[in-house]
Amino acid sequence: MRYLTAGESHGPGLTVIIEGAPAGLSIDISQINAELKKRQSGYGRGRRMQIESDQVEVRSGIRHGVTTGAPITFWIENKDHTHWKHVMQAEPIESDIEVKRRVSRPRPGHADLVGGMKYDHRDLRDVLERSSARETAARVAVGAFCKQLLQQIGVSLFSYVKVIGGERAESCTFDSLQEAQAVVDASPVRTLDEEAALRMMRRIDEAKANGDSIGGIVCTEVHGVVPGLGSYVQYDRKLDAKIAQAVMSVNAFKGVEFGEGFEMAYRPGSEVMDPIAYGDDGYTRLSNHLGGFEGGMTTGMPILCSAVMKPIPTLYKPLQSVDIDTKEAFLAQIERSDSCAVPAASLVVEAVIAFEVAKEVCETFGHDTMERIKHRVDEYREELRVW
Ligand code: EPS
Repeated sequence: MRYLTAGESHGPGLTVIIEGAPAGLSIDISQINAELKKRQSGYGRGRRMQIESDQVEVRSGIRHGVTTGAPITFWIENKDHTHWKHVMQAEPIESDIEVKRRVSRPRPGHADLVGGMKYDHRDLRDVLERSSARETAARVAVGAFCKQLLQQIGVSLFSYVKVIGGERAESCTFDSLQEAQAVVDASPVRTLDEEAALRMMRRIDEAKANGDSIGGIVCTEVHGVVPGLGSYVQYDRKLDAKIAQAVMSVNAFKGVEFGEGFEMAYRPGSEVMDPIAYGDDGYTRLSNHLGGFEGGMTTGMPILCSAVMKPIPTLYKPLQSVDIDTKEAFLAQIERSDSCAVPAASLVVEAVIAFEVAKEVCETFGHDTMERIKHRVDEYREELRVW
């Protein structure tokens, strides 16, 4: 299974094509739209999100709510495009800088300057339109699709925010995943710790008032995975490595860890490895410090993946930059932006992980029909229960 996205931030919309998904998978489009809506919300989002109301339109691959096995196309309209028609039109236009809203002062931390140098774009809008995090709407649609595939084999995902602007959420325990999900969905910053949420929102307010931006740490958990997804036999078959690559591909992400991750540098091995036990359900672990992976393979414990997002590079109080025409020092161009997109990003990270796990499931258990995948997963679980 693979996917490709296309589309610019202020173009007509986003297209995503998913290829290799099994036939016979029932898809609830309203669940995909619900995920898109969640991605649009979150404390710290800018004015753009008041313009958009993201929804997928299915253009291929699904008939009467069921996948056919053919490539699936989702289309998400950019409502803001009506204000940008001339700026983004495909046909040639008289070289009118006003109409093109040309960008010549790159924002430090964004793709603007290097993208311009690489593709010889003298109008940096040709870079920023595609490097924009608008594209993550398409990835959330793919993830929401994959979550429905995974649900069929008893795998569920859950994500939340751990840190925003230095304010850390305490770890909280809940009776069920559903309960934890409800708390996160009700939180403006998608965190489990309501007290920390207030401190996080204060930091976002301060950043906004100062024309600044803040980042944070998000965590995704994957529950119900079978042991043995991924493989140790070749470097590019390790599933934790594939997930790390996918997470690092989300705009503004700078680091990924599994389980206790970077903390392991401060602990002896006896406090990091997860002791093995055997019970009615076969092998299990007495802890999950390693975050569900050994040798690049799932252990059967929940996958725990945390990742850090840098503050958004577009600043209302801009940093020094250089005008690419005159080479003189200027303050970077101000573009409308969010002061914090960490809550939204937690859903994007969850989505890209959902895709990697679903893809691995299909690679391990077959791509053709959902029924066969389910059957093989059940057989495999039974085999491992008594192994
Ligand atoms: C973004 C800048 C802002 C964000 C955008 C990402 O867009 P605009 O330039 O239109 O104000 O709103 O995020 C989205 C549009 C989205 O859907 O998340 C950027 O420069 O990356």
